Amino acid sequence: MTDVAELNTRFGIPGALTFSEYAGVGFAEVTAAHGRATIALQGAQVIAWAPDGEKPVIWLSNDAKFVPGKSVRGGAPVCWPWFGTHASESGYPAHGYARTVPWRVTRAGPLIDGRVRLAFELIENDITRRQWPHASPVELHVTVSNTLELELVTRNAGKKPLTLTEALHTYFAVGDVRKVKVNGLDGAEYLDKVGAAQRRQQIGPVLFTGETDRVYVNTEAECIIDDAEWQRRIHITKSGSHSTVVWNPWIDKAKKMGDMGEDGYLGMVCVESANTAENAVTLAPGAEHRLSVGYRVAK
Ligand code: TA6
Repeated sequence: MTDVAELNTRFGIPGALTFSEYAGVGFAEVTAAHGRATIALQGAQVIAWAPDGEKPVIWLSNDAKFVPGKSVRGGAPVCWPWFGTHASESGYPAHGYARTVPWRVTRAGPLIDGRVRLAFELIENDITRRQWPHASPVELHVTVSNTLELELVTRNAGKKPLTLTEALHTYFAVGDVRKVKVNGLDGAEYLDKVGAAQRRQQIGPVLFTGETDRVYVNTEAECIIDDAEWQRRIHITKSGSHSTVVWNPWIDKAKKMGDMGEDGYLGMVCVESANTAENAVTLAPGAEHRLSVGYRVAK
């Protein structure tokens, strides 16, 4: 159970940062200079962010449910310490356990330029230790203003090299995905996961005319979501990430998922900054890895 009273005492900033609880899940409400965000303490998952005066940039399903231990449809889920299905254990959670366990707030406060930064640390338990028997503390740093910065920091505190895959699996809100172009991946090789998995090369912008599930590899490129309907562009810059995943479930898969909301697939696109497939990360003992992203909106 989250002790929001203690969090507000320790980290609360009147008018800028308050903690609340709903159905057993704690939330941080951030009001920074030029932007606002909401972060669920379960998974340290940003579930809302918008620059002042802007429509929401992070998409959250109208049917999203906040149930302790269950993943939430939308926001910026942290996929860690594996992306996708576990390599050998089919019973382990897809996309790792990070998004379904509590994280503790370790630091929070305003920066001199009016941004508000919070640091979260994953709280391990018997299940996580069984699924991932490695000493690898992980933090997420969230910095809110009219931009959103996320940094996922993994440290190998063990004595052996450690290999992991990861993603910031961010859902972006768009006016109509059928009119969206994702630029920045032209020429990149990708694993097409729709139908029989196969490798292809991207030509031009990514367009959406059906279920789209692509893992672009060996790319550090900035991506731009060109949203014609809402006449805005979302810029996604990254460092420490060599894979980019682009996903929209489209009609049939969205219906099967059951938590996308009525026609929810039309209003979202995932552009995920990741390290997966041949871009898995190997950390030497004592080494640290940072996957960082920055989101901003331009007209
Ligand atoms: O990142 C794309 C993807 O791997 C898709 O294959 C789909 O499974 C999506 O993630 C959502 O996964 P989730 O476990 O959140 O339902």
